[in-house]
Amino acid sequence: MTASDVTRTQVGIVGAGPAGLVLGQLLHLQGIDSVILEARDREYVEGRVRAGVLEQRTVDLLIEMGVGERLEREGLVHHGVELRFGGEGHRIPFDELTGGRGITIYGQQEVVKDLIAARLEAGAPLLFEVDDVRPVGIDTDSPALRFRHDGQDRELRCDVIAGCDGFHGVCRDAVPAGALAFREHVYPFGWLGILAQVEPSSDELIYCHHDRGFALHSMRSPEITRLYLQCEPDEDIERWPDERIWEELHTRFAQDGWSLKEGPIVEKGVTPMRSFVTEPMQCGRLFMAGDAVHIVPATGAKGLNLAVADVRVLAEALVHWFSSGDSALLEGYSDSCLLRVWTAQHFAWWMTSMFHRMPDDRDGFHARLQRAQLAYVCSSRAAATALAENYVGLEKVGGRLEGQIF
Ligand code: FAS
Ligand code: PHB
Repeated sequence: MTASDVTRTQVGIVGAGPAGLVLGQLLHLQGIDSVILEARDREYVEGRVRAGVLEQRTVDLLIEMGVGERLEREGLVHHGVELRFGGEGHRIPFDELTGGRGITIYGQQEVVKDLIAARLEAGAPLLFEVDDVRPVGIDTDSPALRFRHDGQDRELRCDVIAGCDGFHGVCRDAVPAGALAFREHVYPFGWLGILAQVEPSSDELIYCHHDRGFALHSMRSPEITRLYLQCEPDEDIERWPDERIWEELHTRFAQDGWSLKEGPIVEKGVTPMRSFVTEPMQCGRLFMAGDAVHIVPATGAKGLNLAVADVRVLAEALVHWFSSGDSALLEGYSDSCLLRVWTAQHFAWWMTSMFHRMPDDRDGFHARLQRAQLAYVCSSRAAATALAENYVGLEKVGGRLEGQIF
């Protein structure tokens, strides 16, 4: 029986991003059947440039799930980050401030490639290029996913549906009006991001505050640098020829004795900045995770990590339900996730507010506040520790350790 013949499964998963693929792998390891439906083709999903920072807990889980071999070989482990303002850099030593913890730089598309390879190798169903996915019967005990594949109308009956289809997916909209509440803050700026074929200009990430706007120096490998510039939310990328991008990056990162290396730009794009949370993250037999229910501004590097943390909780609740019939953990899924989601939202909002030029800051009041806060964070061990422990990923949220079986 091939993936396209399956008509019944335990968990129907919509979306082959980090959330859907990690959930599929966790369930597979516990002997629970699932089918993943993905709208795009494999090449597109594996080529999509997004996040690059993995928290310690995310790395540990990927290794535990048996998809960490390449991550351990190629991931870049960092034990600190530089905060640059007023033309000076200040290092925040994660390891010293968090008992040895750090982050790993490993592209989201590499994580996705590793998970897809593991799923196909295990022969677990993953359908690419599905169209017109519609969750039905989510308020009954026999929901289903209707969709088109290979020109055929199909129906996949399941016990539960996992909505892992990102911000622009269909699952959130399948919930009856009024059943969900949306909390949102849209920032008056965006990020212009590039991938450049040149060795990184620093061993660690640099978050840079500048009067002309925020800038971020990150990387993907010893040969590939990832850089971001604060820009208008609706910035037209056509107005940014490569020379202009480099010129602006040099200006914002300027520091005596330090220079930014240039190289061919192989990818560039503009990403809007918003904070968005859906409450609750479930309705009936539909359970949503990741960008389908929350978006964080990328300044906190939390998006991918939040998606993985959600499905870790969801997998635990599903395993418990399928093995015992007890739905308590499933009913508590949203509540146990939302505390962590809001904690990450606060951190990402705080980092975003501290580093970005506010368009309406005509007399420089906000810029002065930001500089004072940055100086405090870099001179107070307590404040630096707060940043470090949030950045590497909180082990406990609200005093509770998450995810017992994974
Ligand atoms: P994804 O959006 O990753 O996955 C959802 C999947 O569902 C996609 O494969 C999509 O094709 C599929 N899908 C959608 N609709 C469907 C339908 N109707 N039927 C079937 N499949 C459907 N985070 C950072 O920390 N750092 C960054 O630099 C960063 N950059 C980002 C840049 C962009 C442009 C975006 C959008 C996000 C970025 N993020 C970044 C956040 C990002 O990492 C997300 O948090 C992460 O991808 C969330 O993973 P998922 O929830 O799995 O959603
Ligand atoms: C990235 O490497 O893409 C990256 C790093 C840190 C962020 C956001 C993006 O805060």
